[in-house]
Amino acid sequence: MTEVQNFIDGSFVPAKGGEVLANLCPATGQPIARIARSKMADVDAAVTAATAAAAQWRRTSVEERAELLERIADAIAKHAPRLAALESQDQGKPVSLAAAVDIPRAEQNFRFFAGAIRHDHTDFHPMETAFNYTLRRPVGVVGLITPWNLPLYLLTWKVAPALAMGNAIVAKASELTPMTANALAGIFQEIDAPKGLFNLVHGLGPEAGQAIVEHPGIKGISFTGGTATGQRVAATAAPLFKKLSLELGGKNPTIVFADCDFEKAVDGAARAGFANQGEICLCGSRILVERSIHDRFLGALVDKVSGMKVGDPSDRNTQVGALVSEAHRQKVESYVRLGVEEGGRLCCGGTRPELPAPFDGGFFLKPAILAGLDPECRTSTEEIFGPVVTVHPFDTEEEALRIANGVRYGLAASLWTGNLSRAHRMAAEIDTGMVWVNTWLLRDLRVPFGGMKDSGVGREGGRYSMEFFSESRNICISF
Ligand code: TXE
Repeated sequence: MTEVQNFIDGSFVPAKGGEVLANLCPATGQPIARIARSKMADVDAAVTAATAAAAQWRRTSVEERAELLERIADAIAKHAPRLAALESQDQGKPVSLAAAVDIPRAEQNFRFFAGAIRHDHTDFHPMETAFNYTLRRPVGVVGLITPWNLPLYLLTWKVAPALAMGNAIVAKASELTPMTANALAGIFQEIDAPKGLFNLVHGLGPEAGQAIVEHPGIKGISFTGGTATGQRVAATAAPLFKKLSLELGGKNPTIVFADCDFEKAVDGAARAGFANQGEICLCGSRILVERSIHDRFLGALVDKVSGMKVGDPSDRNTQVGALVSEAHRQKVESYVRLGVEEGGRLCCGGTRPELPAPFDGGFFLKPAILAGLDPECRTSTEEIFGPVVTVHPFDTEEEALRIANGVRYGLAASLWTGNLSRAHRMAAEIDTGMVWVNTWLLRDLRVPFGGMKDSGVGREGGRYSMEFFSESRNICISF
C-alpha cells in the first residue's frame, strides 16, 4: 500500500490534519494507496514555499530554466516503464496506451517548452519618437488542477510552461489518480530541483482544490476538468481577478461524408470514440454519417468495436481498460439505459464483461454503440465521457453542421472527406476550438488547444501557454 503524501518545499509530508483517502485500482476495485486529504492549511504551506521559490526562480536565465526542464524530461524517460505501469494501474487504461501516449507526451511536454523558451521572442513596436518593447514577466505562484483521465500527460502540459515562464507551482492531481503526480514529485526530489518550485497537494476537489482557487497568494489558475466544476472554479476566481484558463468537457462530432476513405474513417471513428475508454475530452462521441453510407458504416463500426478486447489493462493486447471508478461506470451505464429509453437501438456493448478474478471486481464496461437516436435528445447532446457513441445519419452539409453545432459544447470535431473544398467550408463553420480533417488527435504542441462555448475559456499550447503563464508588460522609451 503506497502512502501518497503532499510534496511541499521539496519534502514529502502528510496532510496537517492527518486525514487520508483511499485510492482504488479501477481494474480490480482493490485499494492500492492512501492519499493525503489536504485542506486550506496544507495549501497555505505550499503557497508559502512556492512564493519563496518564485522570488528566486523569476530571476533565473532562460538557459537555466530550459536545462531544468530537460533534466525532468530525462528523468521521465528513465522511469518511463514504471510510470506507464503506475498510470495504467491507477487510471485503468491499457498499459500499452500509457506507454505509447501518456508517458512519452509527459516527457515531450518538458522538452517542447525547454525548446520554446530558447527560441522565444517578444513584440517590438516602433513609433516616430519612441519605441515599445514587450517584456514577459512571470505570474508568480500558479495553481494547476488536473483531472483523472490523462493524469501525468495533462499535469505536465501545465507544469512545463509554468516553470518555463518563471513561475512556481501549487498543483492538485485528481483524488482518483494521484500516483504519477506523486512520482513526478519524486523526480523533482531525485534531480534536486530547487525546493518549493513544484508543490503538490492531494485531496478532494471541494477541499484542497477549492482552497487553491481561493488562496490569495495564487495568481493564476489553470484547470482541466468537468464543466460544472469549471463553473465553480470560475465563480470563485473571477472576483479575485486571477488569470484563468479552463479546459472543460466536450461532445465532439465525428462527421463522415460518403466521399471519405471508408476504412480510414471507420478506424478513425472507432479510435476517436473509444481511446482511453472514451475518457478523453476530445473523444468523438457523436458520429454523423452521410445517409448513403450510414448503414454500411454503422455495420463496419459495430464489427470493429464489438471485436475490441476489454479487460486486464496490463495485457498488451487489451484495447479497452477499466473506467476510472464505480461511480463513473454507473454514470456511463445510466446513459446507456437513457439512450434505449429515448428510442435508441443498442447495436453492441453497454454491458459488464465477464472477467476472471481479480478483474471481476473492476469497473469494466463493453464499448457501446447507439443508433437511431434523435440528435437533440439528452444521450446525443450530454457529455458521457465513457465508451459510448451515438451514430446519426445526415443528408446535407447544412444538416451535418446544424447537428454538429447543436450542443452546448465546442471543443473539437473531426471531418472525414475526400473533398478539400468541403473540408475547408465545414472547418470554418464548426463552432469548436479544434477541427481535424481525416485524422483525430494528431497533436502539434505549438498549436492553440482549447474550446468554445461550455468547453472552456482560453487556449493553451505553444505560445498560448507561454502567454497564459506570464504577464506582458509594455516598456515605452522616448528618444
Ligand atoms: O471531474 P472534476 P469529475 C467531465 C466528465 C466527467 C465529469 C465529472 O464528463 O464525468 O467531468 O468528472 C478538482 N475546486 N470531465 O467530477 O470534478 C478535482 O479534484 C477546485 C472532463 O471527476 O471536474 C479534480 O482534480 N477543484 C474532463 C479536477 O477538479 C475542484 C476530465 C477535475 O475534477 C473542485 C475529467 C472545486 N470546487 C472530467 N471540485 C476533461 N475536460 O478532460 C473538483 N475539483
